Amino acid sequence: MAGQEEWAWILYLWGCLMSDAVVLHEKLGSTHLLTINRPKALNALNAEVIAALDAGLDLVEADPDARALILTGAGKAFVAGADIAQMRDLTPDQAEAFAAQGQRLADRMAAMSVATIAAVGGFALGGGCELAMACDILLGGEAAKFGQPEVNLGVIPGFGGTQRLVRRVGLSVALDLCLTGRIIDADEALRIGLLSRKVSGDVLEAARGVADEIAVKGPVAIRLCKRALHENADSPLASGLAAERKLFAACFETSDQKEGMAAFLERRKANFTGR
Ligand code: DAK
Repeated sequence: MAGQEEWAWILYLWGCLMSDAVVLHEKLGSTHLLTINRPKALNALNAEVIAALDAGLDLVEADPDARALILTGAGKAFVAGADIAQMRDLTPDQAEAFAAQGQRLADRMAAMSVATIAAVGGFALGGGCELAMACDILLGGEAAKFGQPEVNLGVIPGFGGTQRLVRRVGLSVALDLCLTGRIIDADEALRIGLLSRKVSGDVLEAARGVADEIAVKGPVAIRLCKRALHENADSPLASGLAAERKLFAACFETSDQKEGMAAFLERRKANFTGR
C-alpha cells in the first residue's frame, strides 16, 4: 500500500501528464519544485519554456520561506537540449538573443540565494546539461545521460556550456565532451566530477532528501556559502580567501550565527530564522 507521501507523488506525476503548462510549479514545505513539462519533445527548451522557468524563479525569489529549489524534467528526459525545431531558422541576431535569454536564465539559477538542485533522471543534453550545471548540486539517476552534442548540429554550446563545463570538469575533459559531442552515462559523469552524486533509487526523492537536509541549516550561511564558492571559483587564491574572510565576518552580524552556536553549546537543535 502506498503511504500518504507516495500518493502525493503519484498525484503529482499524474498532474504532470494531464497538464498543458510547459513548466509545473509546486511547493513542498520550504522546497520549490519546477518540472519542465514537454515530455513529448523530451523537454526541449524553447522560448516559452525559458520564460516559464524565469517566472518560476520569480516565485521562489518572492518566497521568504523558500530554502531550496529542485529542477527536474517530466518523463524520460531532464532536458534534451534547446528546441532544434525552433532554433533551425534563427538569424544570427535572433540566435544571439536566444543565447542571451538562455544564459540569463542559467546565470539567474546560479545566483539564487537558496540551494538549487538538478534532479536528472534521463537525458540532459546541450542546453539541458547547461541548465543542470547552473544548479548547485547535480543529482543523476541510473538512467541519466549527459552531453554537449551541439557540434552534431553545426553549432557550439550557447547557454554557458563551454564555460560551466570547463569549470566543473577541467579543460581536458571539457574539450573531449564538446568536440566529440559524445553522451556519457551517470557513472562517467560522476567520475569526471560533473555529477555531485549518483542516485540508485528515485532521483526526485533523493533531491527532496538533499533539500530537506539543507532546509534546516542557517539560510544566511547557505546564501553566503554559495556566494563564496560561485563568485570566487575563478579568482586567484589570495583574493578568494579575502572574499571568504569578509563573508565569514558577515555571518557574525546575524542572529543565525548566534542561534547556531548557542544551540550547539546547549545541545539542542538550532532554530534558524534567516536573519
Ligand atoms: N529539440 C526538439 N525536439 C527534440 C529534441 C530537441 N533538442 N530532442 C528530442 N526531440 C524530440 C524528437 O524530435 C522527437 O519528436 P517526435 O519525432 O516524436 O515528434 C521526440 O523528442 C523524441 O525524440 P527521439 O525520438 O529522438 O527519442 P530517442 O529516445 O530515440 O532519442 C535523444 C533521444 C535525446 C538521443 C535524441 O532525441 C536526440 O539526439 N535529441 C537531440 C539532442 C541534442 O542534440 N540536443 C542538443 C540540442 S542543441 C545557442 C543557443 C543554445 C544552444 C546552442 C547555441 N546560441 C544561440 C549560440 C543550445 C543548443 C542545444 O541544446
